[in-house]
Amino acid sequence: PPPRPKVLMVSSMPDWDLAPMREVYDLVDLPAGGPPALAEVGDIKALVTSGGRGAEAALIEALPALELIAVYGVGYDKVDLAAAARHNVAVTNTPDVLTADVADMALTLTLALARRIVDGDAFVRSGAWTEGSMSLTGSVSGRKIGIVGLGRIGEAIARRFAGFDTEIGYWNRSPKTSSPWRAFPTPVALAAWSDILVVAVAGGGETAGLVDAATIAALGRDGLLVNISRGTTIDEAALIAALESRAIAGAGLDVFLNEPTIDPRFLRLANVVLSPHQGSATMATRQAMGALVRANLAAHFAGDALPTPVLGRSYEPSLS
Ligand code: 8YV
Repeated sequence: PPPRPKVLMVSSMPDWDLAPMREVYDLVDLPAGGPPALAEVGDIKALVTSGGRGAEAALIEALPALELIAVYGVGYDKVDLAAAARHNVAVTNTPDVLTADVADMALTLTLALARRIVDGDAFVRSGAWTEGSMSLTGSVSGRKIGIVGLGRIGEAIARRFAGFDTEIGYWNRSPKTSSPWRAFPTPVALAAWSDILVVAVAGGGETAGLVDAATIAALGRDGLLVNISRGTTIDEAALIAALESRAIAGAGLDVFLNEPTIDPRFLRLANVVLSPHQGSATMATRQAMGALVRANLAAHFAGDALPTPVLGRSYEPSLS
């Protein structure tokens, strides 16, 4: 039989994916020495990576036989697309299957933050309730919700908030003429209008620090900020300063700049709800994401069209 194609597991996947993959591929773990140690492995045809890890140019360049980067996640901001294109490497991701759960996480963080669910749990467990009631909290229904980035996930977040009788506004890089929600020209204008600002824009260089100090300040003392996108989309230093000085009321965060070793100042803040990048981390969604990664690998090695391409391969000789 022909040798099984070698697939480099840059990030791991659950056993329910690894077991069927081992039947068709020779799965190789990323050597401890990183990209330089890959020369000894040889002829790796595909790699699987997470949204958070991606694939940098040095990794892509260390794999001369590479044909496919399959991202186990929707965000490909950490994949060097220019390097992939240069080396004629296709890139796939897992859109759509995680949209609902990530949108649910945005609502969950918003409600937990406004209604102080984590504080309430601690209040009950500590016995403090027997001494008196917990203080009053903010609310979500009827508030103005601003969504930064009205892509698939942002749109799903808007639809969910519509069920809470909220007013919904958004900022998107390109106007969404078909959208029923109110468009704002800049993130800062959106923040000035919003009671709660939810960040759902894709990560990467173009959106780094998009929610900047001025945008955070514009939210105001009663404002809440929720992020389910990437740590990079918010100026994290400005966010921590605003939370410490109570320039905004609080933040609900599923993503951070340095995951999992997040800035320790977050841990000392009472006005945050912290989540360990769990947006897509439900059993059902991770199964669907894994199935999509496997479908992309299978299509590639069968020479079929990729189910969810981000970047295709050109089989023509390059003109440049
Ligand atoms: C995952 C993500 O946590 O889809 C994304 O972009 O960040 C998440 O779904 C990750 O890619 C899975 O390891």
